[in-house]
Amino acid sequence: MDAVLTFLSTPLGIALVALVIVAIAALVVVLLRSRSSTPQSQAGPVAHPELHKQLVLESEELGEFFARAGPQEEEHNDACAAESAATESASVQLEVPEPLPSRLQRLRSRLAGTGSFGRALLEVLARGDLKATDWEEIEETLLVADLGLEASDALIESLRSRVAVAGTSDPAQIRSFLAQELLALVGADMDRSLHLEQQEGEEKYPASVLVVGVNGTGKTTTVGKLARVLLAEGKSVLLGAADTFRAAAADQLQTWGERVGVEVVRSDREGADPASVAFEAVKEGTLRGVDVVLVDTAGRLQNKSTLMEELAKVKRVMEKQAPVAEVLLVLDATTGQNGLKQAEVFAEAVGVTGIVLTKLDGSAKGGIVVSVQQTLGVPVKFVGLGEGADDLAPFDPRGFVDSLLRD
Ligand SMILES: Nc1nc2c(ncn2[C@@H]2O[C@H](COP(=O)(O)OP(=O)(O)OP(=O)(O)O)[C@@H](O)[C@H]2O)c(=O)[nH]1
Ligand SMILES: [Mg+2]
Repeated sequence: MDAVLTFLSTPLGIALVALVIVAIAALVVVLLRSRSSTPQSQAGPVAHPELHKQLVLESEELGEFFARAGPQEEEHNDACAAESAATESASVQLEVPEPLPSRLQRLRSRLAGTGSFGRALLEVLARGDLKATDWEEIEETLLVADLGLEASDALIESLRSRVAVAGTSDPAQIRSFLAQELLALVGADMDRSLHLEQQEGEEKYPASVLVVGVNGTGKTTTVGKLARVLLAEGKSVLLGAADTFRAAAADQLQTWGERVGVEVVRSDREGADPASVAFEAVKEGTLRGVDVVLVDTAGRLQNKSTLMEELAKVKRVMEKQAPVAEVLLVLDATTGQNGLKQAEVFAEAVGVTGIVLTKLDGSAKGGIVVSVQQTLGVPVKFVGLGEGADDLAPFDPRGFVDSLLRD
């Protein structure tokens, strides 16, 4: 022992002790660092370094949430299970989207806001025994409501001949003819469902939906609302923020996603290639096994042709994995005939499969439903009826015509 102490008091012994202390300290630092980095990598492995994904919830948690919120939710006969589910849901503070049937009822009255043209028509029809000037007035009302010249002429012609054949001047009967003719124009039998069958290939791909439209029409809002519609139907969803033109666009989308626990694939970089973000969104959706990937896009670029080229590229690149299930064109109902011109350009560039008509709550131009369908030959699938998160509903032609002609 004495010999050891004597050795340690020599310069060589002191140097050896110092070396041992430094080695122990280094070991402790390395251990601490490796502990603190492990949870990060577990929480959000970034599969593609150029993309930054906001992981709001882990997939398993999302699966549980969908199972609870979905339509096939089983009766909660186990009180404890129900209580713990509620606690869990409250802890992540997710909103539960409104089911579709109650939405339609709630929003129907807003459609009546579009009914001013219906009411104007009824006023003329109530005169009975209609004269040439009355028919001119009817035509003008239809044109002002953006029904379009062709559709207005067709409607007047068949209404006039039905009135003549029936030899009636009864306003109630003429009104019922008008309702039938309007319904025929709107298209009661068009297939308005979203075709969201998953694609089977080497892997099972999610159904992808590309959302396009000019700036300010309500694309991002519609993507957010549509995610809620799909959740209410028990589907799992991933969002792709392919509007890289504005930095705030991805944040806006992310806010929509966070409210309901839906994740967003986005790029950290403003001006990143939107096609690569869309590609990664589909890829990530496939890895996660989600049902639907909704891709938001920019509405404004340097010029129109650049935008169209970019959107066509986004679609092409997405389709390297699987065909795009739906291309939804978002149109602002208040823009009237201008919207139709836009619609044609988009349809040519990306092959639109369905229309979402937004801001129908603030528009007296409900006739756009008919003219846009006739112009593009594709159905209006959804209508936006307000700024609320669940103010988007599947388009229902009968409800629409009823609302137009409500007193
Ligand atoms: N009243 C009403 N407002 C709506 C509706 N849909 C969208 N909006 C509003 O329209 C505005 C524009 O919506 P956005 O979703 O940001 O439009 P956007 O097409 O993504 O716009 P850009 O990204 O700039 O191209 C927002 O204030 C929305 O709240 C609707 O159905 N009714
Ligand atoms: Mg947007």
